[in-house]
Amino acid sequence: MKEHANIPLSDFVEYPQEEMLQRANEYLANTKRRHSIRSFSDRPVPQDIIEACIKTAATAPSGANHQPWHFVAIHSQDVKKQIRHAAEELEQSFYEGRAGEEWLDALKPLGTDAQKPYLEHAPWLIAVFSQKKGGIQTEDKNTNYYVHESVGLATGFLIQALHNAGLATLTHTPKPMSFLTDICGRDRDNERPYMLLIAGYPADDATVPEHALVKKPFDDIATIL
Ligand code: IYR
Repeated sequence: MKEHANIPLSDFVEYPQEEMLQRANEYLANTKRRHSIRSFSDRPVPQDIIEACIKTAATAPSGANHQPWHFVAIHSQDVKKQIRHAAEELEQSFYEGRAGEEWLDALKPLGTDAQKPYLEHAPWLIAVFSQKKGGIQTEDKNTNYYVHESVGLATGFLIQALHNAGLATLTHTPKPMSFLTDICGRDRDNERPYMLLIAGYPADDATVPEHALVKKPFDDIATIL
């Protein structure tokens, strides 16, 4: 194969136009059923489902196709416990004042606090790391581009993939998150923790804050020119 070879696009699927709006609306309805939850069941979820969802995430577009991400999928009870303890310690100081009044006010409708039992109860935690240096080959050490955008896209793909597979998720971003680097044994110089996802079945008593269901009107979020 030539170094810069292009191959014909062979797997694009075109739908009849009358099906397209229906498909778009079905996808919308399905995505509207995705809610962040904070009460997870400990029902096990097979590893191969999580692996397939991570493979979906890794199809996201990325700067120069460098794929500047690494996913650590955690089901070890011991590692989940370490993450819960470290996160709760940080959240404690966050909720006790480090966040500041405005931030704490913004969080009130969500009803969150420093207790994060789901970090131990949910069957899977997925820590997403971004990489400063890399390349198409795993061993490359070139500059990565649009790292935040790329990893954000991959994380979005991952959330959708997990939802599509029938799993509930929560995004978690304790501040600072560097404890994840140590617990997950990642390279401190090249990688930064980007987000922690919790994935599993909702607990029977899982709730969604009413506040989270309020979405802005279309005219506020979009302009057609
Ligand atoms: N990381 C904290 C606080 C928190 C911050 C935002 I912005 C949220 O949307 C939700 C929570 C916590 O997880 O409690």
